[in-house]
Amino acid sequence: DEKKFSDKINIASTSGSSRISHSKEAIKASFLDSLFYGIGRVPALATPNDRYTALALTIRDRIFQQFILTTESISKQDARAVAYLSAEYLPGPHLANNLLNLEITAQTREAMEELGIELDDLIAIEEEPGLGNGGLGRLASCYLDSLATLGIPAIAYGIRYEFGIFDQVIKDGWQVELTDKWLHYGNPWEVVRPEIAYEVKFGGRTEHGADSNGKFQVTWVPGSEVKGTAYDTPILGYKGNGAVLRLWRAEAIESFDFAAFNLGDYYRAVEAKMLSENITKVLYPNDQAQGGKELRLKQQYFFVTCSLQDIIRLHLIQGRNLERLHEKFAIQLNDTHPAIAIAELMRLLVDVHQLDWAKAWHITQNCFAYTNHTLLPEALEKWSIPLFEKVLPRHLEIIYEINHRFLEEIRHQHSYNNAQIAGMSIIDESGERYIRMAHLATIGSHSVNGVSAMHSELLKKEVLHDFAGLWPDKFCNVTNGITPRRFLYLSNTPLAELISSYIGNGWITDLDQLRKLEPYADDVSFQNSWMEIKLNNKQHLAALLQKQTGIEIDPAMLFDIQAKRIHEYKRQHLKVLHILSVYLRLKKGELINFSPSAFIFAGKAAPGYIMAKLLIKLINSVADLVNQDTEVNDKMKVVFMPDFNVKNAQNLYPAADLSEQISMAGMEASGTGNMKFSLNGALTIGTLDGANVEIRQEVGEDNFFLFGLSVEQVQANKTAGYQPYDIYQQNQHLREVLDFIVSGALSQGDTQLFRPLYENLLYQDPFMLLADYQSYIDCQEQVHELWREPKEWARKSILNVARMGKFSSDRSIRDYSDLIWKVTPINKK
Ligand code: GL7
Repeated sequence: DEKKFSDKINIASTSGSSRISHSKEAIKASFLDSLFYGIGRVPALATPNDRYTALALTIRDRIFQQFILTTESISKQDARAVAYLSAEYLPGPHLANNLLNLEITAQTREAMEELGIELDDLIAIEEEPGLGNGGLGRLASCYLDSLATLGIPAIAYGIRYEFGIFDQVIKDGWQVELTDKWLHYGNPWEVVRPEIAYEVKFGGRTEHGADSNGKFQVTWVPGSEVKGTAYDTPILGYKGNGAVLRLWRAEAIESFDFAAFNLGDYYRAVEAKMLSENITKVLYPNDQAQGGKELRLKQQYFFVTCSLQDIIRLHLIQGRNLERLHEKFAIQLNDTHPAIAIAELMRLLVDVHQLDWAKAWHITQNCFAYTNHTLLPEALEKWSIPLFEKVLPRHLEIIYEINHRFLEEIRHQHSYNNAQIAGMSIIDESGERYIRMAHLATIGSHSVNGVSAMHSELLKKEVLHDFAGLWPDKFCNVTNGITPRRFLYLSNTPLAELISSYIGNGWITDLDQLRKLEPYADDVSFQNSWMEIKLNNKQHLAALLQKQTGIEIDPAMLFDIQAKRIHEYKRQHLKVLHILSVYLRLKKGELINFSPSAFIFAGKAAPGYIMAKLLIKLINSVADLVNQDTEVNDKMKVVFMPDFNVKNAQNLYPAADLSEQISMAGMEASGTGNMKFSLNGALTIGTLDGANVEIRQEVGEDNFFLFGLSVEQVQANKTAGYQPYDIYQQNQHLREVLDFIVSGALSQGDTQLFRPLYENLLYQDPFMLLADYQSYIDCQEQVHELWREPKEWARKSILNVARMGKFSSDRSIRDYSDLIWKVTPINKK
């Protein structure tokens, strides 16, 4: 009898069991238990992966120990909880991070040593879950880390893609995509919950009529159904609390196609099962562009309905009233990918749970808040009505109803005119009809935020201008942040330890304490230790790059790094123009004072983004030329690090001297790599874009290399009719650099290969590289001037770190908690 069982167990005393203590001996014993009884292996036959798995299970036990204590406190305190809905997560490798959060790295290392195993070897073989494309997915994981660390009740929902983001290899200078293999050898961190599963309907039609009691009722008669099953990964915060990452996997429902089965059509019955599982097969690898693909819509709806059904179950299980759902749950929409949740919650409340529309709408608006992550037009999700209707016929009706009521309101209560109404409608009727997901998210939420001060302003000025006029109080800003646990303590442990030895370790959970480093910025012995650690990190990266690419770089060089998705707006080609300008000047015997530099790139291109892939080829072609040219290659090297992911990123940030944040102003919503570099002591060269603006404010103008047009100047330039060709003609040096790209020198005489890029810059240049070129080149000269003053450089590097407190994801999560969610941490006894 369940009741008796739970009465008999005292969680606090049970979970304190000596078998899962944190001592070296206990870890050793659990490791062997896991190896023998968890996976049935004898040491002689255990492969490296078996050893890794046994250790992961050992650590997982200890995570669950913390985790059930958190869960127990949450349910006792009946605290308001956050449900974070995101189509992407990039957690990074779990093992080392979990050891750090449990504070058991040292004893685990010793325990393994005594068994003849190198802990670092096990850490190295972990395949990370690449369940996201870039910044947006990694942000969700940083937020989950902070939610757990702060002890805010939270559950993060997403999709368990069988194939995450592709692995990138470089062949002949080109990007080649290989399928991701994160589940290849199993995943010891997750627990499948076969009983937490929900049915998901697609297609079919709706029936409107009275039910048996005469009440008006809409019934959705689906064309197909699948089941979503929960896979839970416990996410441990620093020192204790836990949150859960609950990912849904699509499976066939048992009764899939009995008709076919009974007819003896075994093949068709199994085929249905295969098709069901397709939904969570693969992550769409596009960063900031949506293709309007039916499967993508299905993925979105699939994970949204599973998550909402789960939230409602969790709410009702404790005997609560559904009408108070919004008092219990704050649901955050990470971009518009989960925005269909607005219509789905209305459907669940009205059609399934029989609430009246007004009540349901009140609950919905008070549950949801929406974060916008981009202004790029191609990234603003819209679904064509015929496609949408085919997949979600009932939701289309609900959206029409939401829209109708909204438009009535603005027409009659606010006297908007027809043009304004058409502009604000959820339905875009300017041509082929589309559903604008950002409008649905804005109308159905009580809060809308951007991800940096500048982005939030532009959001109100441009994309959601009329909504900001209508509901000024709905809009706010929450500047992005990063977790200092993974991105300083874990990935740059020597620097973290140096910092702690001077100012204590309070900074790990209170990043503002880094300010205490300021007095040491001028301290020569501190500077020396600081730069020595940087040099060690650079040696480590150089060794890794040599292994990955065969290219040798001297760790004494200035490490100038641009690591992020490859995108024209991020302007990797501006960096290339700079490199070529250095190259050509060195060849002419100019730039005698140039400090030897290693130019390092990393980043994936969307497989269908031709220009971005050509950019990768260009970078590698420049690398080939430069690295083999003995006239210059003691002064400069160019390397493209393949397969940028969390694991590789953790080796890049600690080794950077210079961080490249050079997008055209107004394009990068925030950026978070900019924060990771700076937190590891790199100086930034950047434009006034996204969070760069705030980073510069915090670290001080003197400690930031600023160049380029401001947003206002970009806009003025556009209005005036920007003519890149004029700049090309006027700037002789720039002309030489650009012409060099199509000279054939980079492409075995082929003058056509890079022509598309060249012509795009000369005649369109949508991201104004040419306008910013000279300013960038001049700014790089300042960088080199400073590099020749190592003490000054060290001082600025220290000040950068000391002033990064604001960019902790703990601060971001506190902002969300206070401004939007109205949640508070649980008290843990
Ligand atoms: C992004 C933004 O481009 C990036 O600037 C931001 O830091 C990140 C997290 O807020 O979100 N928006 C987006 O669609 N992707 C991003 O990385 C893919």
